[in-house]
Amino acid sequence: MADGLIWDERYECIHRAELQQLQLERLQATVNRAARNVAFYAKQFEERAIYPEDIQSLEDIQRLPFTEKQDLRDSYPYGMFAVPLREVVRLHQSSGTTGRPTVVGYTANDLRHWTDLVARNLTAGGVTKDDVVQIFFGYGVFTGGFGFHHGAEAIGASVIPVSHGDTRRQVEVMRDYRTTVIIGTPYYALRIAATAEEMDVDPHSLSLRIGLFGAEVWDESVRQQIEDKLLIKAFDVYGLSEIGGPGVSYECEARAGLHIAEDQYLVEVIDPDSGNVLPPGEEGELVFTTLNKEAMPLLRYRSGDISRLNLEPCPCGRTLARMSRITQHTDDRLIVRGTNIFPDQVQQVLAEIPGISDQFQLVLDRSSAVEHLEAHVEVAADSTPDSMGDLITTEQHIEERLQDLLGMTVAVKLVQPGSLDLSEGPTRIIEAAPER
Ligand code: DLL
Repeated sequence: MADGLIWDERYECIHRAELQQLQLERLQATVNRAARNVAFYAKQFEERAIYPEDIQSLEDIQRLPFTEKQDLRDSYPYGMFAVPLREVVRLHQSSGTTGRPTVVGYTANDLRHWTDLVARNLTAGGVTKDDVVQIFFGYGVFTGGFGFHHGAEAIGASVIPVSHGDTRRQVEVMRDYRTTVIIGTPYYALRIAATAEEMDVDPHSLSLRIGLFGAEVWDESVRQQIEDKLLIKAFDVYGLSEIGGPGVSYECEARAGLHIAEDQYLVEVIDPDSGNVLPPGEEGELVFTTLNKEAMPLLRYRSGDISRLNLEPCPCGRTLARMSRITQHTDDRLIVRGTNIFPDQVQQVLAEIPGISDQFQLVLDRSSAVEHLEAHVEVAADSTPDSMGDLITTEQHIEERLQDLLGMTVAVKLVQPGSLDLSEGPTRIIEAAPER
């Protein structure tokens, strides 16, 4: 029997047969709306002779082509909308690294559903109306701040919209307002923990109990560090702006995979190379179809995120499928002078070198004939380099290690702790010049 509360048992504990019926009805309605109201889909369907009536079962979705991030960029800003702009009450934007951003619109109903999904997410982590919730995701076009804000208000918690930045202030707020729940990116939580230590704020003197973290890749060792340093229980939360921001999937008290809001999103796992759908349990790219979105329905949207699905019953009582934590993206790869580079490889090198943190950004400049790649790496908050010479030696050391591993030159620049902007998660790769 489950210990924790469930926000919406009707959907979170739904029978699979009933869920599939609901998904089919919603899928048919979504395909109809998309074909009728979104020029992009109307054209695609016409070219491929696809008719909404072709969708008679959930498997029939495989007849539809994928939607790619580039399709959204090409439709910038409003080309994917299925409703007139006057029905759109909110606009958000994805944290792209290059080119045009992707814009997402929400009707009032879309916002209501989104709020509800985030309320489910918070409840699954054990957050209640008695909590004081400090949100340090950025408030703005990024979906993290506002998404969690409305969800936390909906469950009746006291919400502090601190937003990102001013780390000392975050610690003061945490202490003075007796914050019980923190929500933001996992690596920023670690930075807050380090700052609390510098400020001699003992975590035992704080009231923290829960943290929800996401928007970037993190793993069990980062979870452990956050939990040990801040004395909280940490939960993984996942989402992507194109599909709906946070609330797409979330860990429950079992913390063994993230429950997907399958009543709102149909998820498939595909082989990223062939595009073939894979059976549950196999690792591949997550592909999402919105089932209830009015402003911007998306069909078979390729997330670029690698995961696998688990349909086994969960001890928490929720029946919604669980996805494994994201460890990799298909589009994380940076191709520089013909060489594939994965940020994970850089992370591995940095982990072996004393005196630096694991906060880094890769900055690629394609403006000249020879592409130039720089790694900006934050010095560890507790490191005290003796001299400029020490810094240069460390930079050279990292450069050598990267050269060995990647077979190419990467210029390394050490920067002050806390100076990189990692507020929106997946910003490991920055393109210094427009896309070619
Ligand atoms: O990051 C939405 C979000 C806000 C999720 C707050 C969670 C919490 P985007 O800026 O569009 O939206 O970035 C989406 O971030 O495709 C993943 O690659 C990555 N991502 C999001 N959550 C996780 C996570 C928001 N828990 C992209 N683990 C997604 C790993 C994540 N990667």
